[in-house]
Amino acid sequence: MNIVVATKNKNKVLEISKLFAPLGFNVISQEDAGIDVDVEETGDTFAKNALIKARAVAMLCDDCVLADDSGLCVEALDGRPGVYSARYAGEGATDMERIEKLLLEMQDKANRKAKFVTNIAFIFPDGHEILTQGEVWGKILREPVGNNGFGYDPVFYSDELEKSFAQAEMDEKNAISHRGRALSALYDELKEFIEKK
Ligand code: ITT
Repeated sequence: MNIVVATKNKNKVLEISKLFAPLGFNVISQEDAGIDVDVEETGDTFAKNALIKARAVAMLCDDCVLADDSGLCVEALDGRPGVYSARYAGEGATDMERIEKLLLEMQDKANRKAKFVTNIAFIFPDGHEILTQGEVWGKILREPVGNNGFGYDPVFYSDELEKSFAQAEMDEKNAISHRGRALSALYDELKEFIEKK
């Protein structure tokens, strides 16, 4: 059975493929499925945005569809940038511009606690929907550290890894990350579903 991943991010497709191939799923990108939609993420929660993306692609194919929505929630900023993490410094801004804006907003804050959150929506060809969530806690550093990863990784110090996400190897990060955890919860649900059949 195919899983179409509703994203333009090839790394996400690769990570999901590694995990779900052993369950017998063939994981393909939206582009490989010939689906070209740019979905506006208009929801005010990660779950709503994941569902908006997954449903838009599910309408255009007969396969299973997976979509995720992620972001960084900072305690001292009342949970911002949250669902606006990608657009935090405006459309078309770079990772470094987003990081600079965050460090500026955080310069006087003593409470550095933050979490990355991912919500995943999975839709079966019959329309049945599964939603899973994953999160990981850490602290916002005062300056970027490390060269790996992407997005806010250089300023996110992971409490569990005891280093920044940008200092972690990819497998090390994926094992405890928000996305890794949401995917692992989905894996458990799909495994159960397959075993029941
Ligand atoms: P798609 O919707 O095409 O999948 P996206 O760029 O919108 O891709 P996400 O919704 O997963 O990606 O993430 C939104 C933003 O949150 C993203 O642009 C990053 O700035 C940040 N982010 C998400 N996961 C992250 C991670 O693991 N490390 C660092 N930053 C992350």
